[in-house]
Amino acid sequence: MLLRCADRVLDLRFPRVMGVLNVTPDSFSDGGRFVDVAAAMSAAERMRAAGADIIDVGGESTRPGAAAVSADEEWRRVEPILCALLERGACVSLDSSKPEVIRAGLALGVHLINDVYALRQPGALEAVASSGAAVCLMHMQGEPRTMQRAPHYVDVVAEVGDFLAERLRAARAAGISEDRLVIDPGFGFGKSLPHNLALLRRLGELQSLAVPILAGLSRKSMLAQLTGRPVEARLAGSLALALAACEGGARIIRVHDVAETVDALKVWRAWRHETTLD
Ligand code: 9MG
Repeated sequence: MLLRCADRVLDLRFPRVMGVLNVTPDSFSDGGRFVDVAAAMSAAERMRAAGADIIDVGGESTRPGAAAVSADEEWRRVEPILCALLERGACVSLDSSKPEVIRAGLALGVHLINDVYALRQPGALEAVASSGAAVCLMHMQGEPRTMQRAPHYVDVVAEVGDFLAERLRAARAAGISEDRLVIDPGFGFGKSLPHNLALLRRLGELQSLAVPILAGLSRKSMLAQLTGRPVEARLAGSLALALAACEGGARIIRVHDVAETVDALKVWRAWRHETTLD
C-alpha cells in the first residue's frame, strides 16, 4: 500500500508515525501572542530524530470548546514552521480545514492535508484536487465547539463508514487520485466513550473502503475516562490504543509521544512477524 504525497511516496505496508506539532499560542508562546518558531522547530526536530515519518502542523485547536481563529491568524502561525520544515526535507502535513490556508500550504509544497472537516468547506476539495498532495478525510459529528455535548448514533461504525464512503466519492469525483486518499474515523470528534471503543474494536470494517486508515488516539479524553489520568500522564494508555489501532489495520498513527510510539510499533511488528530480530 503506497501513499502519494506530492513529490514523495510513503510506503504504508507497515504503520507510520505522524508527530503532532500544534503551533497555537498556548503550545509554543513567548507568553504573549506569538508562537515561538525556534521552540516549535526544536520540538519538530526531536520528533523527526525519534522516527516520525510525517509532522502534522496545526495552527487552530480542534479540542472540544476551542475558540475558532481567522484564516489570516492561522496562516501567520503555521507559515514559518511549514517553511522551515520543508526546507529541512521533512514530510509535512498541514492540519487545516480552511480553503485559503489549504491553498497557501499547498503552494508552499506541503505533502498532506489533514482535514477534520473532510474537505467539506467550499473550495477545499478543488484546492486539494489541483495539487499532488495526499489528503486525510476525517469523520466528525457536529463541530469542535459543541461536538461532545450529546453525540448520537444508531450504529456508529456504519454511520462513520457511510460518511467516509461519501467523502471518498466526492474526493474522487473532484479528481483526487486513489493513491492520495486516507480516511480517519475521528476518535473523540463527536463521540462518547462507547462510540470510540466500538470504532476501535471494529476498525477493520473500514478497511473495506480500500484506502489507508489514520488513527489519532494520543492523549485523548477517552483515556481520562478509562484510566482517570490527566493529559500529561496518558502515555501508557496512548500506546495501548495505538497498538489496538494497528491491529485494526491503521497505517498512520497520529501521536504526541513519537519515540515511545516508534518503540511500541517495533515490538508490535516483531510480534506480527513483519520484522526479524536477528
Ligand atoms: C487535528 N486532529 C486532532 N485529532 C485528530 C485525529 O484523531 N485525526 C486527525 N486526522 N486529525 C486530528
